[in-house]
Amino acid sequence: MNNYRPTPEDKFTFGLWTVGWQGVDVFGGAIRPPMDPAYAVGKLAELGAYGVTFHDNDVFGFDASDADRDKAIASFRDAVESTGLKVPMVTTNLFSHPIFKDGGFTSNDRRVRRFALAKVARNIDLAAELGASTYVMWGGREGAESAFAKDIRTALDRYREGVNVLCEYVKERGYDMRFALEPKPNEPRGDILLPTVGHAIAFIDSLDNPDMVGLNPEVGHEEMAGLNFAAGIAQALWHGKLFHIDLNGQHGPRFDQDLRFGAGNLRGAFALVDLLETSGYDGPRHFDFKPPRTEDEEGVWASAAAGIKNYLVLKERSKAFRADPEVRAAMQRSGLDELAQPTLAEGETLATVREEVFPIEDMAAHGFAFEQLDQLAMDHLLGLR
Ligand SMILES: [Mn+2]
Repeated sequence: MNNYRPTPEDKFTFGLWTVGWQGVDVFGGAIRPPMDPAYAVGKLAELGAYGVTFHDNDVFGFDASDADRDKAIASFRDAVESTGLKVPMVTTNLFSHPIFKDGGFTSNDRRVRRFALAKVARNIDLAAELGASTYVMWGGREGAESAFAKDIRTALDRYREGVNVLCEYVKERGYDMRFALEPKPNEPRGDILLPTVGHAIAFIDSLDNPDMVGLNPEVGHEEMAGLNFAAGIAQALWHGKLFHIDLNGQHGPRFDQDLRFGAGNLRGAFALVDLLETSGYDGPRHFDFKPPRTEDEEGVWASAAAGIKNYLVLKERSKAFRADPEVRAAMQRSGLDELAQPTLAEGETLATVREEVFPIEDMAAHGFAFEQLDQLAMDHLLGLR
């Protein structure tokens, strides 16, 4: 029996804020003590993680003096170096401090927007020092509760300005780094700018350096909007925009649950792993979850280990599914090969099909056998094949 032990090639990474989450929510305070970043790095290495990621203020406080900041970074860096963990991605906290209550890049207060750019730039320098090649932007506070409080078109001008300025900065410094926007429909703001994968892809097209900017989609965020995550990821891949990914679990449209990967929509998780593993995506498999408030530290590590295990189990199931001759035959019958053929053959024009005589009755009676194919997928997911 496979013990589902991860290897560095699996590229499993964790945010410091995930296992370090103290359980503060809208209705209650901390239920777990703070976790030292260096300690978290050591424990994640034991679990078989490939890397660790962080917001600036996961490592040092917002108000930290330069000396305290240096000390905290040194401790984190020692832990990363001694465990051999990578730091593939870094991000900025532009949401916790009271100054960010109306956002960072799109706050109506211009002073806040200027401060936010400076805060990100300083952390980009740190990210580059630590070897990160992806810089995530989750604009959780970029939004509004009232239609009259925020002119969305003007706010998007400022969002674009912020991303453009930071792209120029990265180019100027010669950093080997790309940005990944993380869409979310709502929470903490009533409505957030760039709410879904599709909105963000369209926004990227309007930037000065669109090649430097892609996406960091999160399972739960798309599912909160009632969307099919794997389908959104497929489109992001199609556009060449899947720069990073946040894996977690969610039970449909409701508050952001951040469950461990595999919890919530299991069929969706299977489709996602199957897609990632067959698409050539070679970026990190990054877990962004919150161990529930009911858990003590033992539960935190159980939750983290389970996310890895669930991914590896689904990867194994996907391989078996793809290798099954009955599945291949079912795919053939369902017309997947035919979809890969261009609708017009070489040399044909619209005039060709306008003259064609179609067997309308046959076409109307044709069954696609998608149910047989889908049940084969289900059988593999359930371990029946
Ligand atoms: Mn989330």
